Amino acid sequence: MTQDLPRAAAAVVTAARSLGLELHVREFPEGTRTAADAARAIGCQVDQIVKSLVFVADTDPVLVLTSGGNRVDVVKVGRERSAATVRKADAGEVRAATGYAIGGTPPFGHARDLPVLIDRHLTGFEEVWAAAGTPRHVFPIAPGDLLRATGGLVADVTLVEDGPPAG
Ligand code: 5CA
Repeated sequence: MTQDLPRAAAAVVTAARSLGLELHVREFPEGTRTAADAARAIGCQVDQIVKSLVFVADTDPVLVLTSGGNRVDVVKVGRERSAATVRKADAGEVRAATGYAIGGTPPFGHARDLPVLIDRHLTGFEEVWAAAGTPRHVFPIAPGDLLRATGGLVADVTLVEDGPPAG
């Protein structure tokens, strides 16, 4: 029921509906601001949390949907976007590009039409969870629906963490 939701979350539900998706938003009063917070509240794996991170590629914002346990490799984002420089957007840039604050940024329904890159790791789950506009609202979504709703490109955009030296 969108009328029970704060305006920011209701706007995400409305945006989803216009994309043919009915969201089931859940509120966690203890907060879902970070991927770890969200996984703890929901009771899912941290890698099932969709981090909706804004980067600036040369001068253009790009949204990178990243699995909760992964970190974005800006060099790989630069390759995908044919950009020489990529940096993380600041709080004001996130708000300008998406219409939402950090911690509640949803994966679609943004103020501007953003290119979207999707961490391939997210596609291996039956269900993932993303922010619904506020730091305490989230919704589950099948990765296929996330791809369709965002029009995003599945890519390798994450850092490969250093493992033990090879034999
Ligand atoms: N609600 C959760 C997941 S459902 C969420 O929004 N997680 S998030 O990862 O997409 O958003 C938090 C991220 O925002 C942090 O991982 C961090 O990368 C970024 N962030 C936090 N503070 C700042 C800041 N001051 N400037 C730029 N990025 C920031």
